Amino acid sequence: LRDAAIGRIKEAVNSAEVEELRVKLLGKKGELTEMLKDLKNMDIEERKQFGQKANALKTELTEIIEGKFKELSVKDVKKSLSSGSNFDISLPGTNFKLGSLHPVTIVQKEIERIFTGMGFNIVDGPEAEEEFFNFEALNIPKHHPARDMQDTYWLENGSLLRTHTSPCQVRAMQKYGAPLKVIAPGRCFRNESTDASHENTFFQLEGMMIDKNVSIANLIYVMKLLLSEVFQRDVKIRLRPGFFPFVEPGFELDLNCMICGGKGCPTCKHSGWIELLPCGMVHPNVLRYGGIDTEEYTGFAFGLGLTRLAMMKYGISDIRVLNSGDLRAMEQFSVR
Ligand code: FA5
Repeated sequence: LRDAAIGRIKEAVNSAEVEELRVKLLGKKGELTEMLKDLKNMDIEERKQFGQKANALKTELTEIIEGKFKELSVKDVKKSLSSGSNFDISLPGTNFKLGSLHPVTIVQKEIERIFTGMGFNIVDGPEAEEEFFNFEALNIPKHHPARDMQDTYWLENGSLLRTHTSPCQVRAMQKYGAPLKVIAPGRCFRNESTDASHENTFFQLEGMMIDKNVSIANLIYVMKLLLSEVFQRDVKIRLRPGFFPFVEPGFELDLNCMICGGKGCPTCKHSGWIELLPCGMVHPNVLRYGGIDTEEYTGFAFGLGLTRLAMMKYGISDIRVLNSGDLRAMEQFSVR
C-alpha cells in the first residue's frame, strides 16, 4: 500500500487530484482506515506491531500529501503569472473610502491657525459647567434678566450645559493671569426651538485679549482681519451697540448674508444680515472675578458663532443639516 500510495501522490498534477487521494487513503472510509478495522481480529502482539506500522504510515502519507499541496500551489501561482491570464499583481488594491472633516471643524481649524499666528493660545472648558462660571463670574447674578437671553439646560446636580463659551474667559484668567491672549472653541447648548438658523446644540469660538492699553481699536482690527482671512475677500460688516453684562461697551457685529447677498432669505430672517460676532471690552467686574488688576489691564472679548460662520462660508442654508449626521451632505467638504 505504502509504495503504491506514494507513487500516486507524486503523479498527481493538481490540488483536486491530491485531495481526492487524501480522502481515498486517509478519509473515514479510506484504504488505511479500512485496514485498521482488522485490528480487532488480531491477537495482542500482532495488534501492537500492526498498529505501530499503520500509524507511522499515516503520519508519513499526511506529510507527503501536505508537501504536494504546497508544491502545487506555488506551481499554480507561477503558471498563472506566466500565462498572464487572470492574476495580475500590479492591479491596484481595493480603494478604501476616506472620511471627511465636518465643515465646522474645517472652519475651527482655520480660525485656530489665524489666531495662533497672532500669538493666541487655544484653551478649553467643560461642556457641563458650573453656574458660577456660566453666569455669576460674567456679571450675571441670580435673578438678573439677562439670564433669560440664554435658555438654559439645567442638570440635576445643579450645574448646567454651558450656554456659551464665555465661561472659558474667567477660567483662563484665573489659570494664566495677565497679559493673556486666548481663544476657546467649543460646543454650546440652549433650550431653544430650532429653525433654519437656530439649533439647541451649536459651536461658538470665544476670544479674549488682555494687556496694558488694549482698546476698541485693537478689537475692531482683529475682528476685520479674522473675517477677511476666513472668507479670503473683503466682507461687508456692520457694528451695532449690543448688550451683554460681561462687556462694556458691547457690540453686535453682523455679517452681510452671503446666502442671499443681503437681499433677504430664511437664513438671515429676511433682514440681509447675520448676527455673527458679539464682542466688547471686558467688564471690570469680570476682570476682577478673573483675578486681574483693573488699574493696570484692560481687554476685549468676542463670542463668534462658529456654526453660523461655517454656514456662510459653505453656503449652507439650514443649520439643521450640520447636526443631522447625513454623510451625503458632509462628504462634500472632504479635505485630504
Ligand atoms: C453670547 O453667547 C456671548 N457669550 C457672546 C459674547 C462673548 C459677547 C464675549 C461679548 C463678549 P449670543 O447669545 O449672541 O452671545 O451668541 C453668540 C453667537 O452664537 C450668535 O451671534 C450666534 O452666531 C451664535 N448662536 C447663538 N445662539 C445660537 C443658536 N441657537 N444656534 C446657532 N448659533 C447660535
